Amino acid sequence: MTRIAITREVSPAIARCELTHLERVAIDLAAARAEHEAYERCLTALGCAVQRLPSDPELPDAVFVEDTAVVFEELAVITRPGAVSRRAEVPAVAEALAPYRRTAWIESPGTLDGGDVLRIGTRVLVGRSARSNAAGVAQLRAILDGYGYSVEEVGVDGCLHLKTAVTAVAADLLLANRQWVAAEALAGFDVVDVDPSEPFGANALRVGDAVVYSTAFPRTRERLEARGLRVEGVEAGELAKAEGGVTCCSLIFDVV
Ligand code: CIR
Repeated sequence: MTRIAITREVSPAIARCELTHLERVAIDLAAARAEHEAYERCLTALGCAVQRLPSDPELPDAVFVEDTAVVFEELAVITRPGAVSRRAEVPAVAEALAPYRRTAWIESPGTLDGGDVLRIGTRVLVGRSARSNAAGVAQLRAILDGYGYSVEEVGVDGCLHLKTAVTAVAADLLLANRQWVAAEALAGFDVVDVDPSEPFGANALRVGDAVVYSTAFPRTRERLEARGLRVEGVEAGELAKAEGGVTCCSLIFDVV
């Protein structure tokens, strides 16, 4: 088995990224690239074969590959991002996935950002955010019909994507900021709450038994470690200024 991680180099136009909940502040391209390269090295150390796509000066947000596809064992769903400026990111990612998975596409009028899709076993929670609309969720449900998944719509309020508010840190354990996600979504799950001083701390990337996690959230990290999780810290502060977290920067899947 090979574990692939698709990434994309930080665009020289990252300063023109989409922003929804954050004020625009200067992003240091060299620092962002250095952080991103360290993130890729972390993924490599965790056993991933990193396939990095080239950046594009016309695609400021292309580093956030998570939003352009959702990869399941059976197929890859190629999204139609909610931000118009991001739609041209999709073809290169679809092309990169084509050797590994059959592809199915979200089409107009549907919109879906991969950052809104949280898979926990056979449950697929989809955030109804400013980026993912009802048609996008319905199309995802239709695409997955027959594969044994349940697709559940989840209310998201106050943050960009569902996975800004909640991620899975183990098979049966979530990390969440309950301020931003509807309570029903978490019902029945064991949940680690972010430290109240670290509202953006709910975005963690599970790779095998490890959790890749921003060093910006030490208090929440302690909570994760107290639950016995192995946490690999990465610097992620520059891309956080572009409203991206650790899940956003890769698409990870297994190839047998
Ligand atoms: C955007 O607003 O689309 C980007 N600046 C950030 C996307 C982050 N992606 C993610 O959370 N999955």
